[in-house]
Amino acid sequence: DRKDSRKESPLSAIAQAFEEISDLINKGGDVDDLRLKPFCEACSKVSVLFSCLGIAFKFAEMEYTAKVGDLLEASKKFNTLSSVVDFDLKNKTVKSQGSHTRNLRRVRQGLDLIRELFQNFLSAEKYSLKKAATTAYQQVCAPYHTWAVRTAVSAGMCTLPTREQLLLNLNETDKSADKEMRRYIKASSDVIKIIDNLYISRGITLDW
Ligand code: 1PZ
Repeated sequence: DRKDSRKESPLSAIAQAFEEISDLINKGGDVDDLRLKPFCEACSKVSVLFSCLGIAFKFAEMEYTAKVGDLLEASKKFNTLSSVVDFDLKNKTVKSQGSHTRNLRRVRQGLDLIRELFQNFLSAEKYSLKKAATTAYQQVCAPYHTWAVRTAVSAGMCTLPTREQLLLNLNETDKSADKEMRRYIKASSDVIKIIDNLYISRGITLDW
């Protein structure tokens, strides 16, 4: 029935995955760390959004999926996010191309990008998806991307569907999307905060 199909919408699956993670933080006493594997599994769920965005974001999808995949592979060896960062600190590979800690930083940016995008999407201004995504990208990712990447992304933005089409693709109404996006915004903020603290508490800046 309607209720069951709603429960299985891509957005609600994403919201639920991050709520489960943030519950571990808030209820489980895991206040300054997270287990790597469940974190990666929640991050993988975000990938369904890409199929709603069109072919222009194939590259972003591959980028994001590769980095989550690297961390999932690392979860065989590392139990928690902090052990990943500590490993790279010890090896002086925190910012090295392809290191787990660098990939974790990039995945965190992806989560934050979506959070910011949802926030713009829900704002009273009823921005187009293009405007909501462009603003989010400029704020969260663009400062750390090369000129070539920024140019490709801004070309891609012109191919994004309309708000109405996105909602159709996601199997949501305005009202249901509002609810699910808010759930994600709240839960992902907790997760992002934890990740940032892992870096800051070890003297790693967040300007990269
Ligand atoms: C409905 C959602 C619309 C969102 C549209 C936003 C599109 C953002 C496109 C980002 C393209 C990223 C291109 C690749 C950038 C790489 O240079 C960097 C640096 O990698 P490194 O040098 O460390 O190997 N990679 C990243 O920053 C990873 C970024 C992943 C973020 C992807 C989007 C997140 C999820 C969007 C959900 C649909």
